[in-house]
Amino acid sequence: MGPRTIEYAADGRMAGNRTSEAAGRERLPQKRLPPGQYVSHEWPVLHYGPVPKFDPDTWDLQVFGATASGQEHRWGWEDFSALRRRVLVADLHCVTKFSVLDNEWEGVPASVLLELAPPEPGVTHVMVWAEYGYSANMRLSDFAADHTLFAIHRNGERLAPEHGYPVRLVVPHLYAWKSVKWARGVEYAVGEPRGFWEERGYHKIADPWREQRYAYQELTGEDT
Ligand SMILES: Nc1nc2c(c(=O)[nH]1)N[C@H]1C(S)=C(S)[C@@H](COP(=O)(O)O)O[C@H]1N2
Ligand SMILES: [Mo]
Repeated sequence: MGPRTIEYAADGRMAGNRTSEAAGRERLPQKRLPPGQYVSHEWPVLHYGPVPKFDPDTWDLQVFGATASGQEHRWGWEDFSALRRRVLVADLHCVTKFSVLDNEWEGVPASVLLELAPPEPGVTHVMVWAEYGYSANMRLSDFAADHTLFAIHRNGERLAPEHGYPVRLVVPHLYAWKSVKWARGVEYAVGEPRGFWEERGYHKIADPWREQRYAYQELTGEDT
């Protein structure tokens, strides 16, 4: 079966697909799945807005904001796709509660961009930007983590357009809304901005193991 699209609820909450949620539900040993998650054997398609067209002649990825050099860094498609890559296997946990296990991602580690375009000392957060203005904020430490990468392939194949072609961020240790599809920019933030879902009631950190789903949980003071 091909990818399934899950629509957003009218109230702006991310809405799971109940039918397939029930059908695909399976429990794994507790350590493998974060609390409240179930395994999906398909790879659902979930996003807000349309799927953008890719034009390799005009596509670029920009690193901007508080860079150490004070300059913006920019890679066109040819240069970006020539950067050092790595392969890693990781699970994807969506806050609507499905998890897709054992994805083999291939792409450019975020740490490569941090090396080539370092932030100013003192930068603690980044905002990752996508086509059509989608964004997600995260701590610099989450962006810099070993397994955060800008994926170009999954399971040996180019990403499908609806899964973020040509480049999506993958931050496997955070809820999947931080894994920005159609990534186009990294902004080294001054202060702590909130991205698209973080402005709409979702958690600024979003650690699935701590079940940091909603912004109101930030008020309990757990900030790490
Ligand atoms: N640009 C963009 N990236 C996005 C989204 C989006 O709406 N726009 N949705 C996020 C959410 S909520 C999830 S769960 C994952 C889903 O990725 P998938 O469609 O490849 O399963 O993409 C994330 N990345
Ligand atoms: Mo999601």
